[in-house]
Amino acid sequence: MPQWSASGIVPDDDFAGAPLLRREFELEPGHGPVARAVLFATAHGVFEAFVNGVPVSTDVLSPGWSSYQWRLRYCEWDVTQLLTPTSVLGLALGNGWYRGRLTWLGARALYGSELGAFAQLEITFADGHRQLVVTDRSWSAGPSAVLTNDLYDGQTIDARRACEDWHRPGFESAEWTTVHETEFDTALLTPYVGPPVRRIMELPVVRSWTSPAGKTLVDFGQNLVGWLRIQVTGRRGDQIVVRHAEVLEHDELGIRPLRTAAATDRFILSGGQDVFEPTLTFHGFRYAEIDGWPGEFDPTSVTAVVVSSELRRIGGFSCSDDLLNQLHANAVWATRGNFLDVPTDCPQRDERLGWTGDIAAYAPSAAYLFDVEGFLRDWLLDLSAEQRAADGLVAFVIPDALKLAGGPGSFPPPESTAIWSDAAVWVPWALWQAYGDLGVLSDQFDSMAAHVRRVECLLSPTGLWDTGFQFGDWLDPTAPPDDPVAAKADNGVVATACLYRSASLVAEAARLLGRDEQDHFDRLARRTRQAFHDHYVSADGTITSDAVTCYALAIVFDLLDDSVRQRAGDRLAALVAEGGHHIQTGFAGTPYVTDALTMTGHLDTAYRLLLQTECPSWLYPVTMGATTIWERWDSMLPDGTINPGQMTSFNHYALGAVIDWMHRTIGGLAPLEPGYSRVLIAPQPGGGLTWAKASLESPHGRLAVSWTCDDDVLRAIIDIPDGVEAVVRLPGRDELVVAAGRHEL
Ligand code: RAM
Repeated sequence: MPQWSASGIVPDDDFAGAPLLRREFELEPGHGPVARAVLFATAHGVFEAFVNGVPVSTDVLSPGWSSYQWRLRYCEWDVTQLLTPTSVLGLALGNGWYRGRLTWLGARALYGSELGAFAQLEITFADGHRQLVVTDRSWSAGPSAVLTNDLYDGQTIDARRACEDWHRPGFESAEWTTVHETEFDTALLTPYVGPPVRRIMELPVVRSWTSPAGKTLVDFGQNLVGWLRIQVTGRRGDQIVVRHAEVLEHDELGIRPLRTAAATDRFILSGGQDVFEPTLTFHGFRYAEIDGWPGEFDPTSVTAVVVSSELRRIGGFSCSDDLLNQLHANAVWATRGNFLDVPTDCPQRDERLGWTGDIAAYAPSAAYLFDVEGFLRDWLLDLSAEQRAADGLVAFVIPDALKLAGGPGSFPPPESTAIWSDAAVWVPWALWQAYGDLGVLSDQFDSMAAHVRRVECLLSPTGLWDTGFQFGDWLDPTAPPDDPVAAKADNGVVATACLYRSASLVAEAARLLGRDEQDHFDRLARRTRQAFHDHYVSADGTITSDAVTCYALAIVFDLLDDSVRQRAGDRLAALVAEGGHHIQTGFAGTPYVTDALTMTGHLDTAYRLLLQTECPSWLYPVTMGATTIWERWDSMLPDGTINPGQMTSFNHYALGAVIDWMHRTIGGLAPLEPGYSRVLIAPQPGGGLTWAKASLESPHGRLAVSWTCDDDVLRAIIDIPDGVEAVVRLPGRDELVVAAGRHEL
């Protein structure tokens, strides 16, 4: 980290919430050429940086969203190639998460009322001489072409006000003003642990048409997150209005699910050739309505720019069932869309918050699809920071915007809740399993332990976690649209099972780290397991509330003694069959139900559940044309209308958590040791699939399994990287251990 000499600066005029900042300077002469120049910069708000008119990087929405009270990340960019003897450093600011609208509670400016910047350019010359250019009172501020900007509501750009030269040497304008220095706590500054947010892809319009109401609509064929780039020429002062939506309803944009997020961009034409790209907002959409286009609409002038944290795709999967392949692709897109600096519930409505339960459920799936280690470790640092200030409580959302907005709305005051608060343990654990770096457990251990200790204080004298508010099996498919907590699964069963899992994992983490807390958490885990048995499990294997989710958790979290485990598995399979192989679980049970069936000898039932296409099921959305994972099993009802519930997003990853099972059980690729230093290759064909492939760029190299099943003969080709040992378990064959190389079996 550099020695900071810069001051925080704030423009004297706010310039409609999107001010520009500039500083012109001369390279100090007599020291030879510039050997290296590095820009360190951050903002209260979001910003883009330029040297001599050139963007210093392709990053957007920097410095992203962290728990700004404790951590403000700075960017570090090499700008050596951009400097000239007279140079200009320019910064363009926007409201972002810092001062824009956040939460569905109508809050804004949760972190501060002033936009500001903090930058330090460190120039090293050939002779070793150093020159610093820092934000201070010598900077000036001026207006941009942006008239409004908000992450939820969208952006207005007036091209008549665009200025080509503000970030180039020699620019002067009477409109520009001075800046003042502001209090800026450099102790909060910290480098990015995760990747930057970037434009990662572009998609063309696949169809455009006029709606019954006479609107011009475009379809990108994919629900995505980002914005449109538009090239247009028209009359000066004409305005194009772009509205975004994930779905159509009654042949028009279906915007009700966005709730109060306007998701509307407005572009005012200069009269010449304009290119508009609203980089101070983002939208979740597949469709857009484009109003006010001058003359005949030209779909080739409109491009969807996909924006996401830059994550490396590492895990692949495909099989002989195209619906399953689409489900998998939908999870990939749901991850892209919701891994925009913070792991969010959804990317489109007036929410887009780091809901802890969603990522607790989904982390293992995400960790296979993409390398999310840095991304989630960054977020976990915020989780720890928020938790330290809240007496061990893991907030519903991280960063905790709800606290700043005055509370969680209609939810009860925050207290630990199963799954959601368990993110403190389950997310680091998923990263440890996927990538094998113990560092995540040592960094997060205090947070993991503090969560479990807090829950320990909430237990009833029976040792059960059966009081207080729980989200529980959130969005159980039988819960009414307006009451998503009304699940069949008993909250005490769900919460106590989750406590057992968390206490066991913290005990295991303590053992791995050689910490003496191991005993304490082991004892707690044992007591919790006993209490669970005593109160919830009958001798015939029936578990309280006799709901699919209760069995799934009890089996997968290993809460059952051998004497009842099989019977519980049989009861689970019977319940799934009684339910016509429709899904019966919400956020709690969905990640585990197929595993619980597989582990108790009901692979066929797991496949029938996975391959169900009627509502509710994993594949029902696919049959309805979904291109991302939906928040609800029936976000779109079979008649094509949008679910009347307030919470109806079409891009929510949590219910996609079965993807992890698909990789391990259909693909047959699972870690035996964290980070895949030893792997289990155990495909379990079923469901009529005739072939499947899974591959993973693991920390040790590329792993791949591909199998075909013909006339009951299973042929598998397995690739194992150097230094990795694989245990291979194929149906009808003895287990064998193979070393690196290609194996055909
Ligand atoms: C909703 C979110 C999220 C869920 C919470 C409880 O508002 O979209 O998915 O975790 O509620």
